[in-house]
Amino acid sequence: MRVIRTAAAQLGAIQRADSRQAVVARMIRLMDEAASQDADFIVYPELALTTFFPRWHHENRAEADHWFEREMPGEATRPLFERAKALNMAMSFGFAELTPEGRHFNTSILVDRAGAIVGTYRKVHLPGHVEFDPERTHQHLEKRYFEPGDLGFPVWRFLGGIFGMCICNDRRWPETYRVMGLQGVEMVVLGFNTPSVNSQKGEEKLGKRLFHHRLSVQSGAYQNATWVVAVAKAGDEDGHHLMGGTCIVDPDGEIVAEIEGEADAVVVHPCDLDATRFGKETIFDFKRHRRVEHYGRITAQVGTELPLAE
Ligand code: CDT
Repeated sequence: MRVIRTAAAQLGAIQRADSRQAVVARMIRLMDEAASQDADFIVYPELALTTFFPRWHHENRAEADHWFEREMPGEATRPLFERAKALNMAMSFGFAELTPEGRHFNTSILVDRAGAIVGTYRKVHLPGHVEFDPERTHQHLEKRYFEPGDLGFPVWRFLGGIFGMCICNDRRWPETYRVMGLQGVEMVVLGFNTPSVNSQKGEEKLGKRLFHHRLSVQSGAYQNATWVVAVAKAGDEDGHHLMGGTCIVDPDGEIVAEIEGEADAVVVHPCDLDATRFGKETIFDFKRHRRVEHYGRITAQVGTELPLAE
């Protein structure tokens, strides 16, 4: 058995006016709660330090730079790293990254028990749009403020296992999990900020949004025999609602722990990384069963190519 006591640490809403310091204090409270349940590893959401700012349009995109971190840890986040180290707890969280070269990414990191950043992932599948769209009920300007991640989907040897990350919209794409699955991933951690309403399909119900979320993370886990830990930022941010749905999925694709509601909350589950073995050695033994000679389209084309008309 290789059991990692894993805490999914959901954050409730973060308002536009909330400071990084206030959010970090909330994250530390969740960490303390996870520690009281003997967690080894805590996972926080996408863009954990701020409100989901891509909903706000700035004509001059540089005006959005104040949402980004130029260093990690920085002044506001150092207390989180210090508490994690003091508790001997590993962690993962998302934030907006502004590199020294002036590049903008939607990023998440893996931090070991000693407080060292050992893995960086930059979101590949950026949803939304670049320009203000008056047809939408709300804006989703990730394509305006971020460039697509340039690091692919790496995995890391971490906590005695093989870990990978992705972020929010990435969880809906089977390629995300399979690229990590092909590197033997045993736990995928991800944070998300998912608006409860579809900005282009107003009648879509919250239940349907949650269904698509669970369908995505459960199938990704099952089809790659990996744990998936999916953590929401939820609740009403300045009148814009984000859904909950924080959950831990086992390598059979079953949800084994879940958070009800939309407030700050923690759920801890003992995730045995050896539980990935059965699936990896049987039905999803890639080496024996994959037929890559038929998968060329997966990397050769982006959009759909229809058959010739009759
Ligand atoms: N943050 C994020 O990626 N949210 C998207 C919303 C898609 S609607 C433009 C998601 O896939 O949940």
